[in-house]
Amino acid sequence: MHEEFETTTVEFDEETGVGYLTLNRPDALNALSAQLRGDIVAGLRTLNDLNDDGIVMRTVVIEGEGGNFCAGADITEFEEGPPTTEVDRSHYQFIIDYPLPVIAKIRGYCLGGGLETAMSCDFRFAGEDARLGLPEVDLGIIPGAGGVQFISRLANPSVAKEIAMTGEHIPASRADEEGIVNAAYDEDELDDAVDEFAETLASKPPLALQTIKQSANMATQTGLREGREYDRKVFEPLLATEDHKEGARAFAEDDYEPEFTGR
Ligand code: CO8
Repeated sequence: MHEEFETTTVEFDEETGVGYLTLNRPDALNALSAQLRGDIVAGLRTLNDLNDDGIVMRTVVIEGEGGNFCAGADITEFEEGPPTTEVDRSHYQFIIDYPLPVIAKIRGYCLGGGLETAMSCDFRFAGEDARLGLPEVDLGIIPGAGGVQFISRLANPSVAKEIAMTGEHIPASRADEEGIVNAAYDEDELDDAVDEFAETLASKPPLALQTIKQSANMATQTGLREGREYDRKVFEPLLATEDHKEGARAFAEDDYEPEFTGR
């Protein structure tokens, strides 16, 4: 099975029971436009609906086309209005609540909303050249989809603050050390390692996997919804600041260093 949406592609391997969803805006480093956010949900829904047709789809791998996972929210769309941060309506929550295990296969940049997307998944595997980070601070905002909440649960909270406050892009090896990814692999080993892991999951009883996912979410995410709602409330006023406009302008014009004033 192969189906194309405007900015995602889904495939299903009937032999293994593994579905693949590819983010497909390589020219913009798979930045999360409104279209892409919608197509992620549409693609995942299409894969899960296969189960209603008597086909057993057991796990999904999300990856990015063109050598990058995702460089975050589409900054060029910010002027039209910020992306929704409402917890229940986002592709992030859709992945968290998805009834099957979801694996992020990370190559290249995995930044901002891209890292939040990966952290919404149940597992993250990275190629050694991947660079992960939360650069929102340089736009004068915070990761509005719960990035600080997610990363504080995966890594040591002080490391989480370091990553979110510096906006630094960390290499896959450090993300592995800090627990932000499950494992990092040589680039030429990543595909096989992820396929092997996905096929292991696909060989397990789907209902047990689904229940373990719900149980693990219950264990680790009690309070996450509240935390993300809190982030949403404190995120929105930052969008109106001069510093946010300055950071976004400097990114767009790309010929000067932004100067932040605290307003
Ligand atoms: N949005 C839109 N376009 C992007 C983005 C982005 N996030 N990232 C890259 N692009 C585009 C570039 O504009 C460029 O387009 P063009 O070729 O038309 O000029 C193309 O992708 C290639 O990018 P670069 O030329 O910049 O490539 P480099 O290799 O020089 O740099 C970087 C790669 C370092 C990744 C650089 O592109 C960069 O810094 N990108 C921005 C990263 C960033 O700040 N991400 C965070 C965005 S904010 C966010 O994710 C969360 C906001 C809150 C959301 C709440 C949701 C619920």
